Amino acid sequence: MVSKKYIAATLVVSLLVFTFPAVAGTVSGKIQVSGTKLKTEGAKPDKDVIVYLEKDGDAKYPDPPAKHALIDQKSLVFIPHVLPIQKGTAVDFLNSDTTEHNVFCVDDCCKIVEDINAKKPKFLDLGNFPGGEKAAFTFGEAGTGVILCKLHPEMAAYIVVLDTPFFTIASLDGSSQSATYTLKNIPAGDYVVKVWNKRCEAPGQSLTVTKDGETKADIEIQKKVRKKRSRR
Ligand SMILES: [Cu+2]
Repeated sequence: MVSKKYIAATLVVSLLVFTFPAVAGTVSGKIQVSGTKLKTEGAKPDKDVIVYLEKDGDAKYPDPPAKHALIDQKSLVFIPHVLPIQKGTAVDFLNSDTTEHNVFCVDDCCKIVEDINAKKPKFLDLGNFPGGEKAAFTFGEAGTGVILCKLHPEMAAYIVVLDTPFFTIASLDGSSQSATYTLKNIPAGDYVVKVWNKRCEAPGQSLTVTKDGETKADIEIQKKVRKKRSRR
């Protein structure tokens, strides 16, 4: 006969397993630049590589974080230069200088959320604002947005809006032209690992994340192939 204690213990274990499933793994690897050299110094370097996992199929992602991301404007530089966010995340734009700044963007991912399906949508434009002030903008469409300042044409930042919350940003070392990355707490499942860089690209790689497992994926990035624009 099965004891009551055994049944109780089994119930507790089952409850724990279903309530707190240990179903998250890690994906890591090396990123290597191949056939070109990227600039890793200065205010507008090419060193940032975003590594992200997209789910195979149309499974749902968790909701975007309620916490705002931040882009600072300091000494006439947008900091950080490259910011990955999940679609639906709000970004605070802060002016830490004593001079006025402006923030605008004309790329698709910078459409005002209410206007996304409008024929003539409005885009992110925070106008001019003085030092010490900040303004928020929510990014409702995936894509890359070049953030600019009308008052300082030399200023630029890149917002990379992703559908997925599973991303990280790695910083290339100038001399080795390589970096390592780690994505933690990834729910078990099938994914495609992709990268974003200003000047380089790589084909997506399919991989499987297992419960508590470590999946390795090394990535070689090469200069982007420019698509020919059709003349109309
Ligand atoms: Cu400015």
